Amino acid sequence: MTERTLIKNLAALPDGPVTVSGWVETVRDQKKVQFVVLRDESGALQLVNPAVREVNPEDATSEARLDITETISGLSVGSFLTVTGELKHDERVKLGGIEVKIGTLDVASLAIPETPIADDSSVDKRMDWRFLDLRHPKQNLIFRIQTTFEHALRTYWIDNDFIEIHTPKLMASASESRAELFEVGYFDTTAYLAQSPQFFKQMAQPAGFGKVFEIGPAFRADPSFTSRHSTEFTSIDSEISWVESHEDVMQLHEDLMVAGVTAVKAKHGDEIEALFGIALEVPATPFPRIPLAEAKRIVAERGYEVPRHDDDMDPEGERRISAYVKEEFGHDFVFLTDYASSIRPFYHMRHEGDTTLTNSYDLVYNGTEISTGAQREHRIDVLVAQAKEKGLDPEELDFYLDFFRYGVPPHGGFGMGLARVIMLMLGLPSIREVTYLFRGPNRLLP
Ligand code: AMO
Repeated sequence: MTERTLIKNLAALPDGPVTVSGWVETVRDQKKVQFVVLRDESGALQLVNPAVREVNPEDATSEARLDITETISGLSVGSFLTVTGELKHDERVKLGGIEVKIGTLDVASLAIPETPIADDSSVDKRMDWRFLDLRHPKQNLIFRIQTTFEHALRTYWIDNDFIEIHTPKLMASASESRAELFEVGYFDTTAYLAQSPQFFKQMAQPAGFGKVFEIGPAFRADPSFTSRHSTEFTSIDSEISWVESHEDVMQLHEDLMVAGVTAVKAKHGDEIEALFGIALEVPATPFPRIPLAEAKRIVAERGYEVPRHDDDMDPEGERRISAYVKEEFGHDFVFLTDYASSIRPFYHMRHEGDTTLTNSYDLVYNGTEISTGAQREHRIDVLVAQAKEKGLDPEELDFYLDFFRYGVPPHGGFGMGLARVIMLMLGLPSIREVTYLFRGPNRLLP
């Protein structure tokens, strides 16, 4: 393993010998001196080489220097290399006030000189060359932010005695809606890719696990080409026992969001401001809560009628209610609560006195839904009745219904799309920008 110093750590070192590795960002090949900007996952550095164009018999080092000079003249942008040399602090160097004078240069891999993408390439073109696109410092930051966000959630869960589960992604039946199911051949039968860990995270409740979480893939055969849908996404799920209503789930959810944003701001706040121009704010709790019907009234009063073909909020309505919440409460998050049972799955618990409404919510962040949560119906007779009412065949759901026949605590939880959270945190236009490798109706490669 090459002993290398990350470029970001060089500034704190005294002048002297160092080894750095990375890829070539630019080469300036002048007659007497050559400059190479080298980038690694942590930053960029100027390398300098006093060029030697022919062997000087009186200078024993000139042959090695000529070798380095010729190697640099042949270097293409994108090539990966390791350099050992002398670190020197020099205020005149624009790039961080340091440079490394090359002592030895070892090319690990030369790049084809023509770079297939540029900064202004379309998103689709960039996705074709995602590994090159990801070399950009903004992209690198996105995935460090994602790492920090997930770590903060995990820390919260672990500190609060949650158990981590990994539910199977091969299923015998649907967990949400048939329309969005991917079928896969499974020996002499058909399996489906899980749209959500819904049924199996609920199983942890009668299993006596108390509080669980999962971060894992979910699949939706959703032929939409919006900026917030993909056919495969990372779903963040949590499910807890002994809730009295969806209010308990919302409290867990907002605590998790605060933990996540706090950690991201502490670790990356300055870089986010520099690269994305966003001053990240840690949200105050409690987040505003607005019943869906009231939210629709509010946006209507402000000049936008949500289309009536279903009882849901549409994307424009989400933007409008977020704008209202920002103005009124200075908040980036809002829970829309008490969705109509007509547009919620059979497993959502309904209101005690009004079965047209559910104990459920959507969490909207900077204008877009990032999550759905609810108290679940745990009374078997009610659950079966609700499944039938939604046109589901209780026999097909029997394995799930069994979870409720042998004792189960009242419970609730939520599912949240990781990419949506990061996209909205950074004000980016599409989840393609924050998904390592996007999957959509037209994209299975790379
Ligand atoms: P829902 O279907 O609303 O609820 O999904 C929850 C969250 O997952 C994300 N999401 C998606 N992200 C990218 N592309 C998609 N095609 C996509 N579909 C969903 C969104 C969404 O808010 N079982 C319930 C959750 C629960 O009640 O616990 C469920 O899956 O951010």
